[in-house]
Amino acid sequence: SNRIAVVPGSFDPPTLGHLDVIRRAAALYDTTHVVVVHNPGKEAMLPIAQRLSLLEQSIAEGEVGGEVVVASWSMGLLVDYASDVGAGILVKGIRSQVDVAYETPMAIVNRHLAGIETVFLLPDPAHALVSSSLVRQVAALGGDVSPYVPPAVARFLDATTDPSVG
Ligand code: COD
Repeated sequence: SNRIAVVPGSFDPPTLGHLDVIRRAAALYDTTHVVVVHNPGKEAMLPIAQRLSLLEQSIAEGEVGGEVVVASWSMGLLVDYASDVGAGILVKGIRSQVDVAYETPMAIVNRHLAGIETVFLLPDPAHALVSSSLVRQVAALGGDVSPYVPPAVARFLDATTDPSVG
């Protein structure tokens, strides 16, 4: 069914850009699965369980409408998760030409592998320059991350990052 969508990401940590994409996907589809995918190409800041918890809090506090399921996936192809839950659509956010270049081959492979379409959403200009890597850098240097992340993530990072350590 095309009424079920998957919004995948590393979400390390979740940002306001992610929450915007999740909110808009949830408005487009009946059921939206937000899936934390382990990306072996990136060194992680937060354990998967922590990212799941922060996503759940951010979605609840952000009053995202519709049916939203938060899950993680590390058992292989993302399209296998999508097929398992009956999703026909992957939703990705496109911030720049870099995202287009990264996402295009994956979208083609995912359609060939499983007949799953990828829908690209353009960012809200207010959050277009926000990325998890930017937030990780600001947090590591003791800066204020609250303009870039949902309140639950800001509270968590404020409580756990100490600029005098590391
Ligand atoms: N505004 C709008 N969108 C945004 C913003 C923003 N400010 N910030 C991030 N996004 C989008 C990203 O473009 C992306 O679509 C999504 O939000 C998640 O972003 P990240 O940075 O958390 O996640 P990535 O890019 O590290 O995650 C990439 C995936 C793990 C989703 C990707 O690698 C993937 O689909 N993997 C599938 C693995 C697989 O099955 N491979 C085989 C087939 S190719």
